[in-house]
Amino acid sequence: MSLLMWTSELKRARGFFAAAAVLLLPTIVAAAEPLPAPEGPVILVVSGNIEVTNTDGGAAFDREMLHGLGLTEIETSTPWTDGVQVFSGVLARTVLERVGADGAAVMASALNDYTVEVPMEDFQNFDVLLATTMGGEEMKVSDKGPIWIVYPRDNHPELQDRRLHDRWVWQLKALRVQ
Ligand SMILES: Nc1nc2c(c(=O)[nH]1)N[C@H]1C(S)=C(S)[C@@H](COP(=O)(O)O)O[C@H]1N2
Ligand SMILES: [Mo]
Repeated sequence: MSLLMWTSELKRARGFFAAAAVLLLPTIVAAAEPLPAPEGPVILVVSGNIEVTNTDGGAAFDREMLHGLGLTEIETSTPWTDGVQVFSGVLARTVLERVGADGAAVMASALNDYTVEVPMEDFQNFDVLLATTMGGEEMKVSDKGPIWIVYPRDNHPELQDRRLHDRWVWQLKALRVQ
């Protein structure tokens, strides 16, 4: 191997290591704290391509753990409720960040095993809520609870689209990152 070739190999290798370091950086930053075990009834399990788990099945959350990530309110009308409602819950993005999720989409499934694919961009582009209360009241299973995926529909005309209705999963029980 000539010296010239060797130098260009070396440069390429250095470029590779620099790129690898940049790629690894978000992983290191995202290496979140361990998640404590849930103490109350589990209302959400996040699984799939995540870094932080607290059970064999993934990251299990009871209501308190979920709320502990920070509550956000959104006011919006929905095609399934009357007038403008105040919802509160945790941003989907916050939950996914907490477990170190890495993927292009999330399979969201409900208690009745209804399952739909939600693109990760939805959570990045919009303040999508994993809502647990509506009008200040905890949502019961009979009332789209314990968790309803609520989009800030009134704030974004592009969300006022029937083609997105299948992503408003109610009685949500699990998110699988893929
Ligand atoms: N838990 C649960 N959420 C769900 C569904 C479901 O079957 N179960 N259907 C979805 C689909 S495909 C659509 S279009 C809307 C259906 O709302 P509708 O029953 O009022 O038409 O809710 C979405 N959320
Ligand atoms: Mo649908």
